[in-house]
Amino acid sequence: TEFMVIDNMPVEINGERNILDVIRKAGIDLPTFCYYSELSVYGACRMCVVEDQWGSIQAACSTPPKAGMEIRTNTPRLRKYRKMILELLLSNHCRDCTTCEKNGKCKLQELAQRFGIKQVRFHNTSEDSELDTSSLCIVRDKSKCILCGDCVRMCNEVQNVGAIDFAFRGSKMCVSTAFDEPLANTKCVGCGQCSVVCPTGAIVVRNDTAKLWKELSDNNTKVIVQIAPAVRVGIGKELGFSEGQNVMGRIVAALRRIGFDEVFDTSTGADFTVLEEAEEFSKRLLTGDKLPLFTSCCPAWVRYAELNYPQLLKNISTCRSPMQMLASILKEHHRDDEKRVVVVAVMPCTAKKQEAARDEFKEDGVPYVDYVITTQELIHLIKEANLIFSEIEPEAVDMPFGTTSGSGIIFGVTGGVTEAVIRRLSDDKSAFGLRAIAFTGVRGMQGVKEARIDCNGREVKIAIVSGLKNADDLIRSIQAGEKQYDFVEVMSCPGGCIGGAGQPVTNRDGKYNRGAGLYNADRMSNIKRSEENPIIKELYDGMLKDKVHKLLHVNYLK
Ligand code: HC1
Ligand code: SF4
Repeated sequence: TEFMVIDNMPVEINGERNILDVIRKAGIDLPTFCYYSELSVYGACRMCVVEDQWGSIQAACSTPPKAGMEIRTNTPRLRKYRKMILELLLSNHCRDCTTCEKNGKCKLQELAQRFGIKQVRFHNTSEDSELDTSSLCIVRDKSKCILCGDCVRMCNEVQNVGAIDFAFRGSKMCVSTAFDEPLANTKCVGCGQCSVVCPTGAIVVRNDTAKLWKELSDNNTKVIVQIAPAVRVGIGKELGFSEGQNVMGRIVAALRRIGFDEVFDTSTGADFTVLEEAEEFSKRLLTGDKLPLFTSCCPAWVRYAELNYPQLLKNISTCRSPMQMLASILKEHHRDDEKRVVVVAVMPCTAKKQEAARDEFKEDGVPYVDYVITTQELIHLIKEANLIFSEIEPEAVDMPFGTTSGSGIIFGVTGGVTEAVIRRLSDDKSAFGLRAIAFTGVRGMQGVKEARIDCNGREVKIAIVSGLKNADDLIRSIQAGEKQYDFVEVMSCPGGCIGGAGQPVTNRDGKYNRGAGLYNADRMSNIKRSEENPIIKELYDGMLKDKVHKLLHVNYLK
């Protein structure tokens, strides 16, 4: 084995691309603003500088490891250098930390504290710049940008959108949209992944909780809430549980304490999606028309297709997303209520805010989903209500829409929608058959997966992608005739909704644990298949009898 020496300790080199990764393996959390293992190396922030045995200074993120190399990470010179960088950054950075959306989660704040910055020797040159609040999903504040470029690389490299980039040079350099247009006028799809990697408050998720408190305190309004699959495994870590632990019961109880009148599970909506999408897919398989069928539950993906591949819109399922299906059912059910009824959705997703505002999802100008708040905003609500989450006793969701299946729950992880649809379509209804589906290639955190299944004696080819760059590459290979599929699941966020930008930020292991949390919930469900959820039959025989099209489908082609 090869090794290098870090602070007088031998450390093994095992395929790491740079010495930063080797150093971290040695239990040293070298600071950096601009290094993410899933993005290209930019090497601009210089916080990860180290000294070699000859005293020369280099950035650890852009230096490959070599056997015999000797590195020091914490010399007086390096400490001074890092403090200087921090002071320079702070000298033209807004310092209103207490009122910043990122307060407590800001990397700049954390490192200023870690390195004991008590005063900034340089004159404050920060200028007030206008917030860009044009997007329904995220808010940009240029005055808080430290030019690490993480958002730019995320938007370009992982999401293939390129809505933001560096503009100008020298002291005027900033991150901007083309021609400095408001973000809403660009190709931004609202995925929010830029906010996940932004180390400061320069890009944050839009916070809609203030409006919600008003609704909650209005006695003439009934406030109904639905909780997305991924939220139950994404929220716990910040509230005293382990990453990926399913705390659905506590979320339900907390929402009731906060003042919501009825609480439901978006997984119930997902069961309707499975039935409708499976039927749509069977029909298309018979006619061979409009294949591959692309899934439609991810709103950032739908937006991406509208902007970049309008000719593919006919291939996208006409199914409303589970959030919209459940909301449409809830609004229909409460049609004659005396009180005004408001539907709120708690989502792991920023793009759902945009989906809720689409004209397709309004009736007489009133949206089916009135408010979307993210998992992070729900944490704010819980804290603002002074609740001690870990001490709340778990409760069940309300009836009559309170039954879910395991299939609906796994929607929140990449491959989950596909697995749920396969369960519906598969002829083998045995417990063994159900378990075997998990081994067809649908599970796992990879950005691109393939599966083949037998359906009515025909081999069906499936692709599952997460991350829009992966989706784009796949579409190109289909168009070039190199690949052929019948069914394609697309989720914009790497890992699926569990990695949504509305969730507390986590790493690869965290996403794995969240996925495992959803698969556990499925294993513990006594109803595994969507069609076995009793509410399905009840509603198809009742409310949905002649309203399937009106309440469960959408036409993006208009
Ligand atoms: Fe998702 Fe979906 S799985 S899109 O990732 O189809 O957001 O969790 O709620 O609508 O069910 C998100 C999650 C969510 C929808 C469902
Ligand atoms: Fe790019 Fe997504 Fe951020 Fe929009 S929300 S700028 S698409 S990363």
